[in-house]
Amino acid sequence: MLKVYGFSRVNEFARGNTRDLRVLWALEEMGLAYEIVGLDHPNHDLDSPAFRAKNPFGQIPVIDDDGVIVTESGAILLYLARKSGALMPRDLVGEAQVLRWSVAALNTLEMPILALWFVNLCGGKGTEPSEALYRWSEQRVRELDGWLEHREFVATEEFTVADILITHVLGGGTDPNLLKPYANIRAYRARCMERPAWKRTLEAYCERVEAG
Ligand SMILES: N[C@@H](CCC(=O)N[C@@H](CS)C(=O)NCC(=O)O)C(=O)O
Repeated sequence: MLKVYGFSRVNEFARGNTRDLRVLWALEEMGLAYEIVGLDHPNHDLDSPAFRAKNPFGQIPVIDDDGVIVTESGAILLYLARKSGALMPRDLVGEAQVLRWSVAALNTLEMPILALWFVNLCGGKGTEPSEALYRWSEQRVRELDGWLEHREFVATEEFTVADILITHVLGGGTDPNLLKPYANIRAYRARCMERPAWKRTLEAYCERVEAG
């Protein structure tokens, strides 16, 4: 059975936004069977030698698919899409668009957004680096908003793993002011998060994962 390593306990601030949700959402959409291996972050479960052997960075999510270990949320989603034949077209052209937008989510968008979150968290809010990171993030968000103007989903006409990544990258730790002016993005995220698979995923996560 496919195992997903995710949190069983995590600090209140991160709870509901962690990257295991990307994998759990994809699995719900795909209808694949899985079991969750819950890790207690405050208890340092991610630092155990057994877990570090799976992911040297000591981070979730990780999957163990009958001995195939995959780390990195983007790599896991692309692996699961290939395995299930769902959430990614099978033709080269369609697949290229999903790869393109998955990388855009995790690089072009997540890099400035995460850096901004980190600087602000470390007490750097309002500083020059924080302002510069805000402008960099804002530029990327504005450009994405233009792309989404006449599109239902980001990569193809159907919902794909790239939509899970974009939606999640723009959630949680994203400065809420960043998205306010961008109606196309807000409508797009609402559309993705309306999906029953996401609602089931988040509900089960909130029941299972403790704050600590
Ligand atoms: N690039 C990685 C990042 C994974 C990541 O940041 N995981 C966080 C939880 S959302 C984590 O495990 N943090 C615990 C730590 O670094 O100690 C991915 O996309 O999977």
